[in-house]
Amino acid sequence: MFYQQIVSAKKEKKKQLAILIDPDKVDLAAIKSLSEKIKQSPATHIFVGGSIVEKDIMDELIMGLKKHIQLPVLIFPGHPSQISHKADGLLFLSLLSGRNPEYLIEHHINSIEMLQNSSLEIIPTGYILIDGGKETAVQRVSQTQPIESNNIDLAFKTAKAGEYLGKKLIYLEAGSGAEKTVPTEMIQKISENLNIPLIVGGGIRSKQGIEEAFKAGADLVVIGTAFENDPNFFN
Ligand code: 1GP
Repeated sequence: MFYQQIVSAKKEKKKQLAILIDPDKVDLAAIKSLSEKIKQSPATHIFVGGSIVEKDIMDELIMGLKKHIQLPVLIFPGHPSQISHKADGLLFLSLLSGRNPEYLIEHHINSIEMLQNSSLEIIPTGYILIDGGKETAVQRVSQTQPIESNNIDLAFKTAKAGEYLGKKLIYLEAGSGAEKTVPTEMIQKISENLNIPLIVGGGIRSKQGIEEAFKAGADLVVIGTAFENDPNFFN
């Protein structure tokens, strides 16, 4: 259902926006005011998760958000320990740009016990890391190399292979807090040749950046750091 909403929005050319909440950076006591800010924003989705999450607050955080906001909450996990049954769905990420079997299949196998009787909507997602100008947490944790930002051909072929493998979404990621966002030419080439929705995130810090990603063909843009640093970012 949540995936179908993303597909329908794409068909109707309605752009979507996710606010990414890193559980380690949230004060649970301030969840109400955070929720108010999200409500005032143009967000259509909330993603929760991160490459490394130390606090064990996924359930509480998601319940807190859902108490105040109607938007779908999707888990964006760096590790199976971040799976929470309180969310609506799970981006079941496979790090297609890397060659580390743990992030291609191992964590997935390890999460099955938690997932098989869950009501979470599981959305197979091809996750592609593009060099964002500095080493990012995804790179460090997964011990994989990103695709060079000028290697549009490799990024495109990786995305298309993901589609043919049955992924339902492709997520082009420059990494949280990236210095350089995913280049617009890369977004364009991939979006023009892909039949599934395209998510773009990492290092987008301005409304102009969001607009550029949309214009290049992103169906859903993810904003993490900019909102984290300034809850009035969308005002
Ligand atoms: C990270 O794409 C997301 O996984 C968001 O990145 O924190 O740089 O907005 P930022």
